[in-house]
Amino acid sequence: MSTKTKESSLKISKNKFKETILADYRLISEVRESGSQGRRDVLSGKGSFGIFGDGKELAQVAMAKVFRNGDFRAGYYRDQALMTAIGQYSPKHMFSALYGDPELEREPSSGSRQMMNHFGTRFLNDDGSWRNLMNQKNSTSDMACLASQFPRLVGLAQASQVYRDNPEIAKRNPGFTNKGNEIAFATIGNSSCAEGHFWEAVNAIGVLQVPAIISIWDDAYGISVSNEVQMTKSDVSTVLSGFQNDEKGAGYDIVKVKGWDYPSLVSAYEKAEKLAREKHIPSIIHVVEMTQPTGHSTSGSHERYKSKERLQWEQDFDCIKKFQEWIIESNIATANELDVIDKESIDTVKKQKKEAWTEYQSPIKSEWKELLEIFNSIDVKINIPEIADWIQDLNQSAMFGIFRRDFLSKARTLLGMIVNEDIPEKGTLRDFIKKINSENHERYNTKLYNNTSTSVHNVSEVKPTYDSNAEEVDGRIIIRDNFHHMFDAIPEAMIFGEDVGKIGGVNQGCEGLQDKFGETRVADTGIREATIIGQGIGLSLRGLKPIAEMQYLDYVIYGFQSMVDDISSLHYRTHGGQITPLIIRTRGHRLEGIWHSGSPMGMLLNGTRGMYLCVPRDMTRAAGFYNTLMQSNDPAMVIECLNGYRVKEKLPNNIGEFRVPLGKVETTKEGSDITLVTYGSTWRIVMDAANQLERSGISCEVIDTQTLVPFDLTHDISESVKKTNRLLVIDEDVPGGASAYILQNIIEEQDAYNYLDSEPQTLAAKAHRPPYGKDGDYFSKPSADDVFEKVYGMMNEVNPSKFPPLY
Ligand SMILES: Cc1ncc(C[n+]2csc(CCOP(=O)(O)OP(=O)(O)O)c2C)c(N)n1
Repeated sequence: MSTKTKESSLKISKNKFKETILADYRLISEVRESGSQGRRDVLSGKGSFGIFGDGKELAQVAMAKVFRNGDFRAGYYRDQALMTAIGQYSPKHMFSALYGDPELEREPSSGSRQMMNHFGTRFLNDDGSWRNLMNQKNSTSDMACLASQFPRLVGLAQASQVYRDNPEIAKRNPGFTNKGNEIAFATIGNSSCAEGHFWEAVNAIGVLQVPAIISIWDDAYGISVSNEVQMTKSDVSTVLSGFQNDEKGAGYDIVKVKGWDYPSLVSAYEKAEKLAREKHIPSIIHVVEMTQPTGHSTSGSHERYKSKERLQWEQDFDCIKKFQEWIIESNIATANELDVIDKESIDTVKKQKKEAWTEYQSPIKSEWKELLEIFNSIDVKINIPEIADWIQDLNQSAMFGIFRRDFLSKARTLLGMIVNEDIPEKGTLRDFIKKINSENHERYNTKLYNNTSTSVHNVSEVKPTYDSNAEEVDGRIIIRDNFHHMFDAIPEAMIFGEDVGKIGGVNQGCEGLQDKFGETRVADTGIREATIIGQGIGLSLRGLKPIAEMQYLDYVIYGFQSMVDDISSLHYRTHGGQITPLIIRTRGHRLEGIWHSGSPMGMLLNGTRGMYLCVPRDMTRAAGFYNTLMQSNDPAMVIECLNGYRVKEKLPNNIGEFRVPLGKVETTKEGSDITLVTYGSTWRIVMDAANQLERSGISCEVIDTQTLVPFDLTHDISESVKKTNRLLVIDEDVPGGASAYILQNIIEEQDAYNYLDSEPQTLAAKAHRPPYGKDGDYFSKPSADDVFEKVYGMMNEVNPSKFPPLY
């Protein structure tokens, strides 16, 4: 290829052309050098783990040329050159992350909550409001779980389509779009393409025809396992060829290009950009012949699994070497000029590395100095021989590199040793410990939830109100009418899932919605739970208000990975930099059969701390939660009662407006002998049992928790226990599932232990799945009879003469 062609493909003058090429060369050289200096830092113990982008740089620099403000990346840990080339990263950032510097100003992607080279840019201001994402190049926050960036890619790309097809919504959201021209760029390693998430997302994007550009960095291996084991025919684009656009229909433009061929890489990305930005046609760019010059990560050497021939080939086809050859052959620069750049890169990286280290260490060293003085002051008063050793050790560490835990742990040990001493220095030591703990609480333990003004806790409650002669309707009518009002009021509201569009949902909660609000906002999807959730994540990151519907709770597990790893950890892992205001709507608990009666609340609770979990007992409460959540930025799941759609409820006269607060329990029956705590479908059963128990002289107070996360923020349950002195938690999860969580909360967090006269108990379903049929249900899940007998048994223990044994 001649230089002329290359110049024209870059569409710039000769001087500018040279300048651009050498700037690209310098960037790559610096990225490579930071990788090798970073590797040495891990070997010497300054960092714990290193994973770098070496061997993948050239394609990334080509890609960066078409990455514009307002675009989004969903990628993985190899993208250092891309992130640097789009101006969001530097060698200094890399070192700050490698050392684990927790200060956001130096490690803005996560404040070192993430491992190094897990990238992300900031979407939110400190007050929780959105930044103008059109003025910056955006990267969603990476995850270590391979291919987990793919579900959200679907929504990131789809948002451009939503905005382009709905100019009035685009106009309302200038900080999120310019007429839907934005592209979602994804990157993935060749081996990760063996994951289901990859194929599901590729299919969904192909069906939706939305502007994604997927780059596959193919270095023939996934750690030690080669393409022969990873992929049919050892070649992902061969397998992907059925997705190629052709006369049979719309799919992708698929391009295979070599990772060391700069001009072809630049052309490939220019073409893909044009297709995506102008026509919303997605592309897959399979970048082959990439290398991994120093192996997968700092955890092991690639000489163990690559042949001598492969290692030699990797040296010969290293993208930097080939880039140099091309630059020299094309008379763009001489070998000497490139040498100079390489030498300068070493110096630049060294300088930034030093700055990163000094800035990371100096506040920690000052804290150590402060403690040293306290140690010395205690040492002169009390003879504790260990102090001298500690001081010596810690001084030595401080010369090299010191962690806060090193000295804080000693400080805490010392406090234990001098707790009985009457010296003022004890107070100074205590204050020091408290100060360090509180500062580090901010660094390491905050922002699991959003505490800014956009939090759901700032949405005020509006109670449902009723006409005196309010009609009794099927529960599903309340949900349906509420959605109609919501979609009228909130143009960004969207709902999608299996059978949601044309037929309005399997339980008719979305009846008529698509006819009224169109196929973009109310949509059927393929059967692909992981990417339905991913769609919601991506759309919500781009200013829309999606409700992602999982047809049944039992199938949420297909999308659970994204809920656990992405949604729930996002606000925490970005230190408040990103959030997904996504609502996951589903229905569950009791019906019939092994896969239509699931109530795996413990599983959800344990996996998804970081999002809210609403468990309404009826459709009025469910609608109220949707209305509340729509006003906030917080991600949540709402689980409607599968057996509640045909149960009659009074129709409120303020549909669309009433809001149920999260974290507030409702006492649905007052009583004095025992507190029964429950939620969801089990609530009706507990109420039935409570009424029956009343006839036997037992007065039950019934509390519906309404939400599991947050849980009873005002501790109303312990107030009830104060009165009744007895507690039974009832649900239909497995024993020790959500009931254990609830009990822990009431006993530990709310101190209800102090008010109990009887052992607190739980009544859950059997540990196995509920079998099919009415009897399967009766013999597996708690019935009103079971609740009656359990409560009666507890009262029998209290007063056997008044409540003789039943059996
Ligand atoms: C879901 C998941 N499985 C396994 C791993 C462990 N792991 C980390 S990197 C890696 C290999 C990835 O290879 P590839 O996709 O080709 O990307 P590369 O690192 O070669 O760029 C593996 C197996 C992981 N991080 N996530």
